[in-house]
Amino acid sequence: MRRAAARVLDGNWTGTSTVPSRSLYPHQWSWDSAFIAIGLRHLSPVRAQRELETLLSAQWADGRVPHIVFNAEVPPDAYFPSPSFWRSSTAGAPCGAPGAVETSGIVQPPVHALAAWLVHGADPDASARRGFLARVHPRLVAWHRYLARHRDLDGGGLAAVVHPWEPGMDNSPCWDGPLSRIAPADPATYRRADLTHGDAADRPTDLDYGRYVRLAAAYRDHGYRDAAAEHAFAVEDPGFNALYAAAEHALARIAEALGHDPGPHRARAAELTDALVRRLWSEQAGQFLARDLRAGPRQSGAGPAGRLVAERSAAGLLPLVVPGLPRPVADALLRTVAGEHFGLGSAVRLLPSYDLRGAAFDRRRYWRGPAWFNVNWLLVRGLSRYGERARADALAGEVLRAAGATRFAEYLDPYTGEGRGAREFGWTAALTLDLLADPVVGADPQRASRTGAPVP
Ligand code: 9WN
Repeated sequence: MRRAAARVLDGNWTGTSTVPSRSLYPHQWSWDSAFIAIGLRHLSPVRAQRELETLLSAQWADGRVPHIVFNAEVPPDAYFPSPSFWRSSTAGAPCGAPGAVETSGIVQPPVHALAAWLVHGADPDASARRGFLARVHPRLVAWHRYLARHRDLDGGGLAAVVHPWEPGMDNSPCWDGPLSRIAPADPATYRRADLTHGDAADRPTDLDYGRYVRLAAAYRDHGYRDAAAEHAFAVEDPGFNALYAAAEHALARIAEALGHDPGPHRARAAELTDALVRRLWSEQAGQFLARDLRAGPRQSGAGPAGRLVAERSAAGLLPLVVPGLPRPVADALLRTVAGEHFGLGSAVRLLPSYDLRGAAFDRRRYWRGPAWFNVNWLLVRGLSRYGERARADALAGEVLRAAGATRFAEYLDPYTGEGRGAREFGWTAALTLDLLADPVVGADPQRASRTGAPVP
């Protein structure tokens, strides 16, 4: 397994970073690179550092880390939307988009500080000699500052996503309501490249794609300025914000290792955790729900804008990766993971991306049911964090089995385990390596070991 996973990562390596898939996604993607670096550190800590530094070198002056960094050597029609759609170096200039490389203008979940910390831990001496943490720390701080300054659209302490591609779970049924208010772009104005490589029954529909295009074009036409853009789609996603809080804890560790004061990062992480619970927790659902900031007028008084979206996605369970959740909240999440909506350990072996009983459940289509490896890797960590080590270990075993059986598929049918989407997928191979190294906690060597104390 280790050799096969390493071969995938070698095959997807471009010399400076790793593509998620040679066919479907031939550029560098933001959260993919973070997960890939977490696995790469077991093969080559220096290559893992390079992965993250290549991504961060495309950071915009306003701090945003773009969701795609385009490889100029790949033909323009290999992926849509291509550089000529985003036009980052010109349209993004007011926000400080780099001139030397083309990128998208939206973001993905901020897993990077966590990845940087884990990569450092793989060989702390070599990392210190190369000055890795000292170089990435200011960039990671600027990234988190962008989210705090420009994406807290309701002023309530969480970051909002402004496009369904930003939370990384593109066509989750959670976006159906918010997206229904968006008029799709004219299909004659663009050509989908994904259908050349993927099965249409697995991918988002044309209608959803038209809406994605419309939203991205509107953001671009406002120069990617958050204050100027209308942001017709604005959602607080529990997965995105949970990863943000976990990354803020990692930033505290990084600051400490560099001899800086970790206090502000710890305080920020606590604020984010508090805001997650305050704004997105649903006692009734027993999980976190997304908040659609554009749903209806603000209720009277000082409460949060919009409404919670009555759809259960796996994103609502990801706060289990965040330290310091109130115990009753963590306990309810642990029950929901195994309950009728997600069925982990009974109906299914890997956590599905969406409610097994939801009206929109589709076992094939992308983020509307299939199980994804990064989500399950995060859940392994979350179960372990909240004391469920046996369940974490069992899930890690299932993830490894599924990765091997599907040739490192992008995602799989949660009922049959049949692989879907791309094969030889980057983060599937990388997270396999990570689980092989330490099945229970995904090896945070500074803080825990397979038999050690729970991760704080
Ligand atoms: C759009 C690269 C990315 C992942 C996302 C996944 C998919 C892109 C697409 O592929 O999104 O960003 O074209 O569908 O949904 O999570 O980062 O692997």
